[in-house]
Formats: sequence, C-alpha cells, structure tokens
Amino acid sequence: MTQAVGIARAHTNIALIKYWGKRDKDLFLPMNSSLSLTLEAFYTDTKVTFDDELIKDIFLLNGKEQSEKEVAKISHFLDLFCEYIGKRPFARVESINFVPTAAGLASSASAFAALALAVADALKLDMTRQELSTFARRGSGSSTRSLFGGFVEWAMGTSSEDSMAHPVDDADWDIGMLVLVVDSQEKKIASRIGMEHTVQTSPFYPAWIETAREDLQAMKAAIAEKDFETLGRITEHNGFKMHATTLSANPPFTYWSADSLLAQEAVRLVREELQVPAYMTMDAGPNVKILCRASDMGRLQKALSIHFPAENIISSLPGPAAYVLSEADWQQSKMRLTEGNHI
Ligand code: 2P0
Repeated sequence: MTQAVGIARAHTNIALIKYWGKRDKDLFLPMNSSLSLTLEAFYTDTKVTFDDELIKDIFLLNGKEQSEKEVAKISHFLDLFCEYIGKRPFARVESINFVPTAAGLASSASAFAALALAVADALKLDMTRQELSTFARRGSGSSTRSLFGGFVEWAMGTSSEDSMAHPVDDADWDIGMLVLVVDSQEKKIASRIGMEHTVQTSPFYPAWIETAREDLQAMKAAIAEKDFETLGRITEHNGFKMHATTLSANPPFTYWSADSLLAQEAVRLVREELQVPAYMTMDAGPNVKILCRASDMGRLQKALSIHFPAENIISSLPGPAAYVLSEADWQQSKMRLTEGNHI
C-alpha cells in the first residue's frame, strides 16, 4: 500500500474590495481584482490521504461522509493537481470547518485553500505559494486569497497562470473585525449564481468594474500609509456598490435580510455614539462584518450587545497565511470536533 498524506490549515478571508463576477467560468478568472483581510478566528483544517488501495475519492466534512455531489467537486479539484503530476491516485479528504458553513463567511475560501496546501504537502509539489493560489482559485475564487495572511490582493491577471494572490501587508497595525451573525442558515442564492446573473443583467455592472479598479488603487495607497479611516471608507463604499449591482440585476435580488438592515442601523448608531471609526461590509449572505481598530473591538462589542445577543457578535484579529499541520495538530482538531467545539 502506498500512501501520501498532507494536512493543512487555512483561515478564511473577508474581501474589502469584492470579487464579483467571472470573465471565465471554467478557469475562475475574475472580472476585477480584489483585496481581503485574512481572519484569525475562522479556519478549516484538512487532511488528504492519497491511497493506491482506494477505488474512489471519499470526502468527510466535520466527520460526516458527504454526498456524491460534494465528492464530485473535490474530485474535480484533485484532477487539476493530478494533471500537473501526471497520475491520479484516489484520495480520502477529511475537513473540519471552524467556520459557520455557508453563512456568508466564505467557508469555501478556507476550504479550498486548506485542501490546495494539503495536496501540495502530500504530493511534495515544488511550487510557490502564488502558483499554488492559481490552483486554489479553481476550487473557489476567494480561496486564492486565503493562502496568505493579513491584507491580500488577488490580481485578476491576464490568464490562468497569472490570476493569483499575493500578500500586501501583514495588517499588524491595530486592525480587527467584528462579525454580526444575524442568520447562520445556508444562503439562498449561491454567490456563483448571483454573480453570473448580475454580470449578465445589471446595467450598473460596468460602473462596478470601473470603480472597483479605482477603489483598489486607493486602498493599496491607504494600506501603504496605514491610513485606517481611508481604508475603512473605501471598504464600506465598495461593499455597498457590490450589493447595488444585485439590486439592479433583472430580476433584482438581495443577500440582505430584514435583520441585516437592523444590524447596519445599529452599526451607524454605535459608531456615532462612541465616536470610533468602524466600517461595514457584507458578502453573499445576510451577516454584517465591521472593520475596526483592534483596540476598539471591546467597546464596540459592548455597545452592539444592546442591539444583538452578545454570542452573535464574534471578534477576530487578522489571521496568518495557510500552513501545514502535524498529525498531532490534526488529532487535536478532531478532538475539538468530537467535543463539539467547532462552530
Ligand atoms: C469575495 N464573494 O470577494 C466575494 C464578495 C462573495 C461576495 O468570493 O464561484 O465562493 O467559488 O469563485 O469565491 C464568494 O464567492 O465564488 C466571494 P466562486 P466564491 O469574497
């Protein structure tokens, strides 16, 4: 029996300049470059075991064997690597999500980044992180950014070979993020479907592309100068512009729920009351994320808990790049799963 094992952890990321739209669906080439903050609090641990004795791929998420449809997504992803090395052993893939799955907290980002790094580790692939990000991208676009820590840019590139992520800044300068979980149910419109419909039907879409490019340049300048308020203002404006494209799609749709609007209003009230810089952003789900100074997180959390149950306000510092785990680390993660400590 020949086995090749790799284990990795990748943290999720929240886009401050959103990725919204593909110019190539098969290659996951985006319509615009994006920029994110990797979060320490949410991550996925994945172990991949390539085993000559397996007769098909197996995928377990949080200890439960997944449906054929889910396995097919993983198999397709593994095929990409195996094309690269020229052979295709079957694999057992085990993932533990320390991220609320499909609640708009981008669990696919940490999932495919962890899987990509675990595969690279198992197969001893000789490739740079940036090159690996082009593989992760084809599992889920946003996962390309989760291979790196801090502020990360996914440059749209000109082809599959250069549409890759790279680190911009380690975000080690009093940065934090609060997540207001207003609804942890699975999203109704997958982002993949939502973005395609928007590209095809929103008359505002060309303006999105145009201004996302300008926002990215301005944001990179703000990060270079550690200008938090400019960074935050661009974040909030860019996110709302993305959601304006869904409202202007035909037929229109939105990821917001009534509670999302209440959460937005609470953020406006609280930042006014405390006079602290705090900026909202939302993804393909109803939850509201707040970019703030790490040193203000406690005060903001306390003030927001008047409006929301405290357990629904999760705080996070910037997170690290994805990294390889040992078998002992993996056993610890499994222990936390059985103890019910995963989210
Ligand atoms: C982002 N989102 O930049 C944007 C903002 C959601 C809103 O990336 O089709 O799951 O797998 O490439 O990465 C969510 O989309 O989409 C996403 P696919 P993905 O974070």
